[in-house]
Amino acid sequence: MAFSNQQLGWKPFFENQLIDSDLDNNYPVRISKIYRTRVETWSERGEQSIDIGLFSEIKNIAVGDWLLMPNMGERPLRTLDRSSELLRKAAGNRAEKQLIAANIDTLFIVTSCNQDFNESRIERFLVLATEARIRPVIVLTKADLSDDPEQFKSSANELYHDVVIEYVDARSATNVEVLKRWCRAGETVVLIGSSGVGKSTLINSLADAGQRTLEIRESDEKGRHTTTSRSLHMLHGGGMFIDTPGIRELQLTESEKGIEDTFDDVSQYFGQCKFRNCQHTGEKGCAIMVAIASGDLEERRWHSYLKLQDEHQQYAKKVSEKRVDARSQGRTNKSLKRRKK
Ligand SMILES: Nc1nc2c(ncn2[C@@H]2O[C@H](COP(=O)(O)OP(=O)(O)OP(=O)(O)O)[C@@H](O)[C@H]2O)c(=O)[nH]1
Ligand SMILES: [Mg+2]
Ligand SMILES: [Zn+2]
Repeated sequence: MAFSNQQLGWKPFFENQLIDSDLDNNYPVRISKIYRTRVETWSERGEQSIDIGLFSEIKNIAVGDWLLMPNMGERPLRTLDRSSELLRKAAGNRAEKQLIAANIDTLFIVTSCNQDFNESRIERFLVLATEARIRPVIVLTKADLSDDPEQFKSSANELYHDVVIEYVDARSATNVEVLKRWCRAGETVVLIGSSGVGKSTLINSLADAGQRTLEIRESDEKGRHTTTSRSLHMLHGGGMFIDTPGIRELQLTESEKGIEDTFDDVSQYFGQCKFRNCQHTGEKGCAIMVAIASGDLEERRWHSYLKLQDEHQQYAKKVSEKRVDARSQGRTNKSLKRRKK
């Protein structure tokens, strides 16, 4: 099926990256799925499967990316700069980023009205979204299985000053209608959340996508990691969704702005402590401790803030160490060359 560029989210931001010869000789395609050496794409010319085995940017592409293809020829020329990118820290001890998806407008943070609901995990996703300047929406699924979905909604409402929360039965096409206002034509939504919360079910209800879904385990309400790769789906007459595999734990990369944004209720107290160098660990006149004692600030929230700050700083430290390493490595190479001469 062919889609117009507008339907696929083409914007002046991308158009402006093209030069005259691009307009004559090349055309843009959007990545809908990535395999080891191939990508599936959508464009005005329809669906294509493109060999990226020899593409120099093969390690730096994500679902949602725009590639430029030559009119004559089968290999992509280059990736267009992204309007937004969702990044997580790669597994392991290295300071490496992993791209989740590119050119995103909205992040659906999906969690269920059951044991999966976890405020600290949602806060992590909120930081991820706000850091990337992507609008977050919290989608509470399995409302039909809960006696009191409203209670989950009000807990979620405490987590960010500017977040929209909807609860739904993800299996019901009429129920999920409320989510369509976040996915108008040309807009791209990523769904993220634990395994089994109903991400693929939501996409099936919204886009009739035929994504495989599986029942969760009864014992602990955990999913079975049914979806194993990311993929883009088109809504009839509307926006696009990226389904992602369930993630157990999301590690953040640099997130200073995202944390600042998500925790503005915490940061408002900074600078209000009696001592300017207050460490907020029990000093006299500490505004944070006063706020916690009076119930104005939830203690869990403060600890969550500290944990994410720490994670951000650990990552930033590793990045700067890597830079120093690379620099001194450069120096060693130079002095080796000099000695050889
Ligand atoms: N009752 C009820 N069941 C739901 C709802 N949403 C999802 N389910 C069921 O929950 C199970 C898991 O749903 P999936 O859509 O596979 O979950 P997922 O988030 O895609 O999971 P992964 O692909 O493993 O990450 C399926 O059996 C769904 O039918 C809901 O709102 N209400
Ligand atoms: Mg799934
Ligand atoms: Zn203090």
